[in-house]
Amino acid sequence: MTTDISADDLAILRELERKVLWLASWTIHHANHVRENVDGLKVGGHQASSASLATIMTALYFHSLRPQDRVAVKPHASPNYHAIQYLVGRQTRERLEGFRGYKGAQSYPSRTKDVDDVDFSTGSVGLGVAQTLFSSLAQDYVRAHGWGTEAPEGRMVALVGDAELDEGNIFEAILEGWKQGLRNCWWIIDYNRQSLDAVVREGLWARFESLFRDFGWNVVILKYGSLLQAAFAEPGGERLRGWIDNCPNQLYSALVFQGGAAWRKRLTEDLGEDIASLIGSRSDDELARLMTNLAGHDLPTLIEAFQANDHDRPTCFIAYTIKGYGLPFAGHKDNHAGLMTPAQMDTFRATMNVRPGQEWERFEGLSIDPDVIQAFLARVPFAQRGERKSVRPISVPDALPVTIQPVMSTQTGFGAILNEIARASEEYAARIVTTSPDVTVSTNLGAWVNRRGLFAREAMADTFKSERVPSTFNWEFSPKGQHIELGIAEMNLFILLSALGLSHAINGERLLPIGTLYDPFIARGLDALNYACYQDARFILVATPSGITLAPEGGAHQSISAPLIGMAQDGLAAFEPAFVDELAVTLSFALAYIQKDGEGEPSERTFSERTWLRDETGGSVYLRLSTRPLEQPQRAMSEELRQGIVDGAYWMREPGPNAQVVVAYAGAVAPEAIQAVGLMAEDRRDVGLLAVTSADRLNAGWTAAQRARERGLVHARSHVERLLSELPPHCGLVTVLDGHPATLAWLGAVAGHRTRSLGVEHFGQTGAIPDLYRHYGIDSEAIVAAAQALTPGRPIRYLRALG
Ligand SMILES: Cc1ncc(C[n+]2csc(CCOP(=O)(O)OP(=O)(O)O)c2C)c(N)n1
Ligand SMILES: [Mg+2]
Repeated sequence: MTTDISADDLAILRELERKVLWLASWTIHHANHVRENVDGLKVGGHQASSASLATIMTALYFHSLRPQDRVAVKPHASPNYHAIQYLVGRQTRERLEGFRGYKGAQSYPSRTKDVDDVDFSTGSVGLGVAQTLFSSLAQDYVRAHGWGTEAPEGRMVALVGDAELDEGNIFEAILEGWKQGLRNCWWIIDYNRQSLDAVVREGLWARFESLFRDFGWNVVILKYGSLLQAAFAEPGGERLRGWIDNCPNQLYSALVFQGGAAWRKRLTEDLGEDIASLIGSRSDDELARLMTNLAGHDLPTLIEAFQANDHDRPTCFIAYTIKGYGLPFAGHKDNHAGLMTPAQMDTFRATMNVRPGQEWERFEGLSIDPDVIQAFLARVPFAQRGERKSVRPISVPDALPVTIQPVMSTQTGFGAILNEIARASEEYAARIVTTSPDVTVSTNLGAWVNRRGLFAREAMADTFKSERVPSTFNWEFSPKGQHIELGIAEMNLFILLSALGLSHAINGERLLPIGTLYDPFIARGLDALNYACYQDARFILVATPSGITLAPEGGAHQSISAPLIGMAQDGLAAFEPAFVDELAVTLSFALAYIQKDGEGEPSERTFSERTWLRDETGGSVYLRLSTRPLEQPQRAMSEELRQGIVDGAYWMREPGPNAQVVVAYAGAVAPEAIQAVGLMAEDRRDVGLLAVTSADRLNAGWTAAQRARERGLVHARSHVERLLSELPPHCGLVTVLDGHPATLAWLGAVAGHRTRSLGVEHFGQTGAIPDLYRHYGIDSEAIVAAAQALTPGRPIRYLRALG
């Protein structure tokens, strides 16, 4: 064995491995059997799942990881992670005792909710794994641009459950990684051959092996531990190896569960005399130890393998493990949620030499002097990394210049604004990185890409250009390029945005990521979007085109629920501007908002709408844009208008004191709303027109103000409450957008106005915009009809004329 580890250190690591197994198991036990269980809910078991990774995590965290490495831990190994951090003094006993409880250590490692410096949140299986791949790409991007090169390159490591590889997003990521020249990425597969429900299919490792190799990964299979390797050299050893290699997963698991006597019986039956001396020289316990000595539970083998892998090629380690290793239900197929009984725990405690009442003591039951262990822990490389620090924000202009054409769509406006930014020499322009899943051109990023180029570590010329074939787009790759072109998989877009959007935390260098896609396909990557937001990644999502307004494209491309996603998704402020000047304001706001310091909880115990809207703590931003060309308002951008746009709404036409109707619209239906107001002006008094730029922020401010009042801040008022405060009680509200009507339906509850909400509830179809707006009832006629039905008064002439 060729490792750099001394025998003394190995002995310490063995003690720490036991300690991790003990503390993780005890933490779960404590949450179920010791802490008062107030609601009768079983607190997830996962003792088996965690135990499966205890050795690998010991080898990594206490030896092989370097301070610059970052790790996504398999969700159910969270107790191991917290135990390891506790041992190095970065997790408190109080939080371990509160595991899975209010403010306790989190069930699944969480960047934002845990205090022990989790690198990547995990929980929804498969996403954390892919996050490491995209984080490696993000690291390459940052360094290729000359930032952060004074720090050493880190490895992005994922600890992967074998059943996690069922998730398709992993394969999408592998393909993308191959295209992008992935480096510095390790995936360590916890090959325990068990999922949640059962034992996995035979020979899965061989599929994994060829798949990873096909995509250019180095594959290291870690199957036998050092005890087994030594036994193979004994008489009959090769037969034993052959037997293990051919043993079905289910049988192996069952024998692991049954223990030494069962091993002896089965091996004797199958191998007879050949193996007599090998078996005969071992007690039942020793035989069980030998047969469970898979490489994933053998520190020397793991340490050697990690040390030997000293290159930057992406590497997949397939590490054989046993689910529940070291625990009474090891190998049992039902053990996923298994919990040791109090009696089993007592036995386990005794074998760990832990005295009752001393369960949390760090060095309890260890056979090495605590001072020696403490000294070892103090020099563990990964624990040398400093505290998280915040990264300075990059200043962004208050106004983004753009030439607004008389008739223009927000999507065209977006392209024009980015084109202008591409010309700018300020730092923020250099820190923008765009990305798109094969819809760069059709979401109008073309001009930006022409100026700033595509990113690749190796330069690649545009052959059309060198061959002088005319083309609108310059498709040249270089290490300085600022656009990362992705394949179509939307999951990859969101996970890349998540990785780029955590660059300040991972690489200490801030990026301003902007991703574009078609609005309906947000749904395709929704869990990855949620994951990105959950771990507080910062990015701008530009979704275009959207709604039934992309009329001839038809129902499969028309988004309906997206505005509700925008409202309901935490950590994502959603905007739907109708006009390009609104978009410019929103984008400038967004570039600053994504850089606000996310540390600390946003407080609602103040009067400030800025705080309620989390303007101080920031988040990501979603812009829902359209390809519909609209006549643009000719107006100056006042400070008041700007603030209204950012806060979610402003009066396009202020209602008079006796207003009978207010039309509130969002997005591309602005012309219909404007026209409807004109059409009813003679028959309804003082009609108002409310432009809603962000139903999400408008709603968030309102609910926060209500909570503030309920807590005693009686004067708290939100933006929308102020906007609607002067409306007479009898005034009717008609809301309209190209999206689900519930997005704006709540407006009626703000000050108790009767409300009719128009929008799209059923799948779209092909057609021209007027056909579709009429069909779904979001045209001006529908708005006027709704107003007439809602408010008393004479019949509205225009509708009468239509007959
Ligand atoms: C997206 C998603 N689907 C389902 C689950 C529920 N779930 C949690 S763990 C698990 C199986 C895990 O098996 P494996 O990855 O092999 O881990 P092991 O427990 O064997 O270590 C499932 C289905 C989840 N967390 N995320
Ligand atoms: Mg498994």
